[in-house]
Amino acid sequence: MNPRLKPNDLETFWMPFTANRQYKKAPRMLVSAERVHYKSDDGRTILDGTSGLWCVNAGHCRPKIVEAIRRQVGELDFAGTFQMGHPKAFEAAAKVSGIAPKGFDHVFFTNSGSESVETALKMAIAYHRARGNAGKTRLIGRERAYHGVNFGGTAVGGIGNNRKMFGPLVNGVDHLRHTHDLARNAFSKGEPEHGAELADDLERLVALHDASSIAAVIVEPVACSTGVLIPPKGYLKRLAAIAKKHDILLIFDEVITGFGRLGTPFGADYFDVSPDLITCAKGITNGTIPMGAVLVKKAIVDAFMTGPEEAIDFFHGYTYSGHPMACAAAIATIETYQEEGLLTRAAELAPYWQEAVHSLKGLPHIIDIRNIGLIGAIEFEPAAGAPGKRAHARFVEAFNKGLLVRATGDIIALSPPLIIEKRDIDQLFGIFRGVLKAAD
Ligand code: PXG
Repeated sequence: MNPRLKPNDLETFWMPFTANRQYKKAPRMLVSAERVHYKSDDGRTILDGTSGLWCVNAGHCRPKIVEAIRRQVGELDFAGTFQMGHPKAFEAAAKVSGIAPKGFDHVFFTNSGSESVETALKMAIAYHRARGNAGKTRLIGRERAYHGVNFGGTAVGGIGNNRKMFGPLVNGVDHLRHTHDLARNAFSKGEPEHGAELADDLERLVALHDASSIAAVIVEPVACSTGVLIPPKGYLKRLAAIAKKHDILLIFDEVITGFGRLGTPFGADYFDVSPDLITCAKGITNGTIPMGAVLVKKAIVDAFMTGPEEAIDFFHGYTYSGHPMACAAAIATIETYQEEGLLTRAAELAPYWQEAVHSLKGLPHIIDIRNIGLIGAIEFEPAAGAPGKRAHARFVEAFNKGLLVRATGDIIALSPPLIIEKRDIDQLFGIFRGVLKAAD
């Protein structure tokens, strides 16, 4: 550990989503970063197999982005966007919309994925109300979904551990079944063959609750946080058709799949599905400054613009919606993505990546390997009586050997920066293969 940090300095920071007591006995500290590598406090170089937390898509400390932020903080540190404005907010919105799927010509800024989700859910309910359908308030999520940690997102989310401590959450929420089906789809390369029919679960919920009560259905195009559940072929198109038939807004939560992760700018492009709202965050600023956004189609915005011109059209927003530094970072980030072709680079690397991920098949305890774009996941058989222990152990061992991976349940997820080179991919799997081979 860094000698500058006394042991009890670790106590005060109550770390998020962390086994605090365990971590603080054997902390892992990152102190600097460049491109696809971190440096740890004991001077080791760590290959970043997770783009930070799925956010540093262009790699770390990119000079153009760093410089834009530096310049901005000295020029205009803060200006609000309630009944006021500053040029970079409008420029950033245009930049984001410029790479968004067709029709997403409006952008509402937030500061995180969680806030984007809350914003989109409220937008959906308010949209129906504005059109005279005040009864359409119900929200449909999906089992195993992750939509951040605020009340709405937790309610539509479907990860038991994230929900069970927090009581009834939000009223009027129901869930589709998840699509994970190892019996039929284990070791699929890319989209699994079986399970499109699971989209019909939305019809089941419509029959139960009636379409007149349902505002929106929210799904992650690829459910990453829960351990990378890739939608079966045809599933998302079928879900979109059912939603449309019942005037239910389809929200794609693209906090991870946005900004090139799948080899297209957004997941909506990859799956050729046009949702009504898209939530994003993370890669919007390459992880540098907190920012999120909801991408909105004109028809939805128009529904809010029917009252008197002097009336506020959407009673929602954050002090830091369109923060100058975040906007400067977003502009420089999107320019970097465009200049370096990063929004489609994962498509070029995907075949190589796929073979590398699946080359781990046969190593101890692996019950599934899956991949899409520049995402990979390895699922282990849980150790008897100790769910999650196996993946956590592999995560710690990999870190000690110079590789950062992400453990969730008994799954290891991989999602390196989109600038990764083939030789780094070889190194990543070389290290991880060694870890898996040595595993008990
Ligand atoms: N929606 C989705 C789909 C996400 O993946 C959020 C919302 C919330 O974003 P914020 O910015 O509020 O954290 C997320 C976040 C992991 C991991 O290791 C995933 C997330 C966050 C931290 C870790 O899988 N996803």
